[in-house]
Amino acid sequence: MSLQVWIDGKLVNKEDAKVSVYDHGLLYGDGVFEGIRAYSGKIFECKAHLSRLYDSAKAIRLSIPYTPEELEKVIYQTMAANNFKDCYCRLVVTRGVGSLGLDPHNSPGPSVICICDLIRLYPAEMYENGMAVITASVIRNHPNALSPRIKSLNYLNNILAKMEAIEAGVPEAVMLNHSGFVAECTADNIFIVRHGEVLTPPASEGSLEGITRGVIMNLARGSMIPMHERRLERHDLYIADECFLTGTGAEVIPVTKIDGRPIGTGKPGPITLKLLGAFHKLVRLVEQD
Ligand code: PXG
Repeated sequence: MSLQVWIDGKLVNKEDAKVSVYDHGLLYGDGVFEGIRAYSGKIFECKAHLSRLYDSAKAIRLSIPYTPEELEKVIYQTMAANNFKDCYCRLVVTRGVGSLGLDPHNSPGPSVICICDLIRLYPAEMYENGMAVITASVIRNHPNALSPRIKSLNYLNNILAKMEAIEAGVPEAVMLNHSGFVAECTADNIFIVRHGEVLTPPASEGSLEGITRGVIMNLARGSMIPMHERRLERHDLYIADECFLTGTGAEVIPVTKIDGRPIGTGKPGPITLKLLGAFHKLVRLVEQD
């Protein structure tokens, strides 16, 4: 049976899961989304993801025609229709079908889509030995243009940075903000360890308030590891003892090389491995619920 996708209240075959060429999500990137994981049949950090989705929608003046409780049911319904227990769930809310002009007012209303599918992780070898990244020439959006805290359908600068990484032979790129400080990667938040402290840039430096980031910050504090949000320069990356990335897709992945420079010993560090272990334990606990 074909994969089932939920669109505006109906489950349809993947091949029939189509949006109009007049949809403002397609025409203008006018919409918001969430990437969520389910472990052993339970949506991970469901409330936090839905809360971010509604905040993103509010920030772009888009009203989601369902309650968060209804959308939670939609995700479970789409998972069940596909017999998924461990999967990746993508919620997309577009401004909906409109005319060929920017004004969204004559749209009959937003479109809501839920896709549940499997997601490709980085190769297992990179979780053990660490990943190499570069810093990209493309910067994160200026917060006064479009706040990077909005998970909008416009990922163009992140895509350009990702292409830069792939062309440099690495899977991910660190993006700086308009002032040259570290923001985040193209779909992951970044952490470093320096002198026993875990540091990550605050969202005000141009990053998404990642849900995995929040989970890792809590795990660090719970393990009595000093953890601070701090503005970081590219220099701080180069002299870090350890570095790792967090995200729904990547989960927690060590970084051992940045712009060709080895980080710390060039191997995943002890605090990174401790937090990675704590994250896996948490996810397994979710599995046992
Ligand atoms: N920064 C950006 C720009 C992101 O898009 C994160 C950080 C990590 O946030 P979470 O809440 O996931 O910890 C993201 C997440 C995909 C994909 O399809 C993208 C994300 C997550 C999952 C899959 O490429 N973005």
